[in-house]
Parts: sequence; C-alpha cells; structure tokens
Amino acid sequence: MATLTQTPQTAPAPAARAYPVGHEPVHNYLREPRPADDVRGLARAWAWVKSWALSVDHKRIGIMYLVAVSVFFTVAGLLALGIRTELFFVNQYSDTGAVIGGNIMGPDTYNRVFTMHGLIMVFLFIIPSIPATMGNFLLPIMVGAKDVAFPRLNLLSLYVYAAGASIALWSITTGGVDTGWTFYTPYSKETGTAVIAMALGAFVMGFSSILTGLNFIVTIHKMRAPGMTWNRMPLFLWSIYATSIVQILATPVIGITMVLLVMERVMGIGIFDPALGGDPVLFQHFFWFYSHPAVYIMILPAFGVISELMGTFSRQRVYGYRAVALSSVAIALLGFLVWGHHMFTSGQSPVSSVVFSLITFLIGIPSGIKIFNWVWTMYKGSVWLKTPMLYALTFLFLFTIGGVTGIMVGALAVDIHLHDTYFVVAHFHYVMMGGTVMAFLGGIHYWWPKMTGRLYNETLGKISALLVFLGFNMTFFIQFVMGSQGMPRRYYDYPDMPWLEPLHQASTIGSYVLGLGLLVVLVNGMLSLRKKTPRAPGNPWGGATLEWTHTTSPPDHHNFHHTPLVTHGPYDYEVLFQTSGDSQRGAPVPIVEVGGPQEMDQEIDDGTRQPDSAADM
Ligand code: HEM
Ligand SMILES: [Cu+2]
Repeated sequence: MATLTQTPQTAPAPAARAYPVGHEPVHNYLREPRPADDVRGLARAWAWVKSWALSVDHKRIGIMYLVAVSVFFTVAGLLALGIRTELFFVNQYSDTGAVIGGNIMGPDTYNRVFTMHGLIMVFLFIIPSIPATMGNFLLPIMVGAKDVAFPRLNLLSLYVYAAGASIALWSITTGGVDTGWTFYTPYSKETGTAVIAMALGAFVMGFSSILTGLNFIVTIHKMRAPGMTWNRMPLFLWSIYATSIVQILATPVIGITMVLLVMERVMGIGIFDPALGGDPVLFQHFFWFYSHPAVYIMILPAFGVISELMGTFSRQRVYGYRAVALSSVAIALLGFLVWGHHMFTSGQSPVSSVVFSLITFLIGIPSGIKIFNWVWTMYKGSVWLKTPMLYALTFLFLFTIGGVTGIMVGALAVDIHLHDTYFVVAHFHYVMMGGTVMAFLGGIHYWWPKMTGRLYNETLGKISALLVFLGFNMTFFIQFVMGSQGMPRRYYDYPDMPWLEPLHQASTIGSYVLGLGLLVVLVNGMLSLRKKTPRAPGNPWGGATLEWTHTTSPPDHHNFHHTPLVTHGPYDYEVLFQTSGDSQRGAPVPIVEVGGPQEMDQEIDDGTRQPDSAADM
C-alpha cells in the first residue's frame, strides 16, 4: 500500500500539523511518566507505584484522593447499612429484660458503629471529597495553569491526609469511639473508648485541609492564564475559593479543640470538666465554631459543581453569574456567625439563641439566590438530560428540602421540639448526601471522560441515578416523619414506639436500594476502564471551560501545550460553539481562536484525535 512506501516528504506540511514541532502530545498523565521499557517484572511494578506515589502532578494527586475517598465512602456506607439493619425490628425482650430477638448488635456496638459512620463520612469522605478530587484535578486546568502554585505541598497534603486517616482507622482496632461524631464533653472525657487516637487523627487531617486551601487560594490569585479575569472564572473556582477561605480560617479551631480534649483526658487541665473548674458547654462552642463553617466546606464545592452542570447541560450562560459567585463568598462569611443554632437546648442565654436563630435565617438568602439562578438557567436554556444532569436535578430537589428544613430547625421554638430527633438526621442527610454527594456523583460523571479518557455507559448511569433518587428519598424522607413523632437519634432500639416499626422498615429497605444504586455507579466506572470501552473525545458535552476546550481526554501531562489566552467568559457557549439543534450538541464546533493551535482544538472537539497512548493505558 502507498502508506508503506510513504516518505517524510509526503507527510503533512508543518503548517497543517495539529501541534507545532516539539509540542506533540507525548504524555498522557495517566501513563506518563512511566518506567523505562527495559524495566521488567517486580521492578516495573515498583517503579509504577513510585511514579504515582511521588507524583506532584495535580491530576494524579486528584485521582489518588478519588480512590481514597471512594474507599472510605464504601466503608462508612456499609456501616450505615448496619445501623439501618439494626433498626429494622423492634427488639424482643425476655421477662428478665434480656434481648432475645430483633437485633443484630448490642447497644455498645451500635454506638461505635454510628460514631464511626459519622466520623468517616465527615472527616475522611465529605470534607476532602470535591475539593481534593475535582478541585485538585480541575482547578489548575480551569485557570489555565500547569499545576497548582505549590505542587510539592499538594503532595504533602495527600500524605498528611493519609497519615491522619491511618491514625483515625487505627483507633478502630483499639475499640473504636462511641461518642458520636461530635465528641461532646463530658462523655468524651469519661468514655473508655479510643477518643485520643481519633481526636489526633482529626487534628492531623485538619492540616491537610488547611494546606490544600492555601494552595488553591494562591493558585487562583497568582496563576490565572492571561485573560482569565475574576469575572471569567468558572463558578466552580469561585466556590472552591470560598471553600478555601473557610478551610483556612475554621480548621485551626477544630485542631485546637481536639488538642484541648486530649489534654483534658491525659492531663486533666480542667477546661471542659466542671469538677476541675471547666465548662462542658465550652466544648460545644469550640466544636460548632468549626463544624458549622465546616458544613459549608462540604456544600460550597457542591454548589460549584452544580453551576458547571447547569451551564453545560442547559447550554445556557449561567444566569446571575456574579450573584452566584458572590453568594458563595457571602455564605462562607455568614457561616461563621450561626454556630449557636446547634446549641439552642444547651442552656445558652435566650438572647443568644434568638440572635443565632435570626442570623441562621439570613443564610437562606444567598442559598436561595443560587437555587433561583439555576432554575432560571434551565428555564432559559434547553435541558439535556444526561446522567450528570440527572444528578444535578436530584441535587436541586434534595438540597432545597434540606435547606428549607434547615430553616425549620433554625427556628428557635421549633428546634426545641425537633432537636436530637430523626428530623435533624433527615435534615443533614438531605444537605450532605442529597446535596454534596449528589453533586459529587454528578461531577464525577461529568468529568469522568476527562479524568480517564473513557466514556461510561449512559444507560447504566441513568439507572444508577434513578435508584439513588428513589432509595435516598425512601430512606430519609420517612425520617422527617419519625423525627417529628419523637424518634430520638442515636438510639439502637425503640421499644416505647412500636408503631414506628413499619416506617423504620421502609427506611431500611430504602437504604438498600440506595446502596444498590451506588453499586451500579461503581460497576459502571469499572466497566468503562476496560480496554474495549470507547475512547472519550476531548469535549463530549460541549463544555466551554478550559478543561474541555483546551485539553485532550485525558489531559496531557502538562495540561496545555501553550498557555491559553482567555477571551471569553466560562459560559459563552454562543461565542464558542455553533450548534444546530440537539443532534449537534455532542459535537460542538469552536468558532473562535482562544490561544493555542486552532487545529488542536478542532481535532479534540470533533473527537477525531484520540490520546496517542490510550490504547495501552
Ligand atoms: C448547607 C449544608 C448543610 C449541611 C452540610 C448541614 C449539616 C448539618 C449537620 C451535620 C447537622 C447535625 C449536627 C449534629 O450532628 O448534631 C445539622 C444540624 C442543623 N442544621 Fe444544618 N446543614 C446545612 C445547612 C443548614 C442550613 C441552610 C440551615 C439553616 C438555614 C441549617 C440549620 C441547622 C440547624 C439549626 C441544626 C441543628 C438542629 C438540632 O440539632 O436541633 N443547616 N446540619
Ligand atoms: Cu449549623
């Protein structure tokens, strides 16, 4: 054939090349750097491990976090199924009061199980979830940079997180913790369980959170590509920015609180123990002064993900860009002033309770601004119901319920009744799982082709979204009902309220449906990594932010071949793409040159260029 005899003279002229000479994409971050070809066997495996474990590439660090948080999510999820299974039946008691049926674990084990569930979900999964995985992977690309400002510090954050997580997990081997994830004194001072190890684990992980926040703030301030003004930053970056502020300002407080708790236990310094002149309620102030802002560390990144999804899948400029961006910052700041709403029943002065209740209501305003803008974006655009958008819609539905019930428990008089019941459990699951986890799942599906270079199966994706939606509501909506009827949280049995049994059973069945949905997500991800799965084009959804318009899937080791020049906003779809109806949506055509070789973008966007190395990835 002619190609066999082709000579260099017949190769395309340099002007027509996709990449300028010397800038061809030789690296795919998943494959490169990799061991030299002559390294074989165990040495090769070791070299491969090292190439990941010592990598300062923000993308590889993001993937390593993704693996870690997924493992912890699975572990904590299995513990949750344990909790739900225990509550399936009311226990039966013999005449002597011994439990003779209806339970799978005793009260002490139950206390440990829900505590470990909460601690792992909060500190090991949800706080790092979106910032550490998608934040790390995408933030440098979205600002048009090669990496974060301090790549080595970024790797250090990963190791500090791993060290903290190991200390926390080690505490399980020495009996676990039974205080609830809130570590309230005086019980946390008295209990014989492994509070010290767990507190130290949380302390260490805090440094990881602080260092990551610092890195992101500096990156956003100093490394934006030419033309990437503040008003052109994707909303995901605004939300990560706001999150980072909270991480830096609030995390030291939980750190010092954990240290004080340890000192109280070890040395009896008398700060929380009234017998020594301390005050147990002071602990609650310290704890919530961090942990209410921390709920914004959990939800703000989710807001960012949802903004990206709303824009891309409505093919519409996100309405009220500035309001959406600045409301994240407003929430971050207001979030520092409401911690006392967790303490309405603690005996704090009624005046403070009223003030905390009032400020709590104010948070509803910036949150509402976001919801309205997203809904308006969909209304003005035309919604494309792909899996990520299904999760975004689920988010919108569930987070709204979570937010409104937040206002309900934020109302002083109502909360006196609902405090420490399943109503609160339902509320925070609607915001944390219905909000953050749905955004996490939506984001993972949206950026999966970018991260892995592979397309997941859309049908399986939709099935998973449906199961998760149904399972979630079945599990948790019922808990609002049970809570308002007085079912207390953190109880392993409900002998005085046998009429709740059918509701508990429905909730438990719901949790299995939810678990099944999440299993489908996992299976779908695994299947997509098989060799025969189709390769993802550079921009399968027609996104307009830099990770879609200017990088391959998966991105090159250095992200870009040229620093991009940004001449448009992140959602200027009409400037960037000509689309002619729905059928064209998957294959947008860029019409302006925004820096970097035009041909490169063209090839990436129409999917004709495949990552050179994907075949043997
Ligand atoms: C946006 C994300 C949110 C997250 C992640 C979140 C998370 C949580 C968590 C984990 C708890 C339970 C604390 C515990 O274990 O005792 C809780 C309780 C509470 N939340 Fe939220 N929340 C969010 C939003 C809101 C909003 C928007 C409001 C009000 C405007 C609110 C008001 C409350 C109140 C008053 C309580 C205490 C209820 C009680 O213990 O009696 N939350 N939230
Ligand atoms: Cu709060």
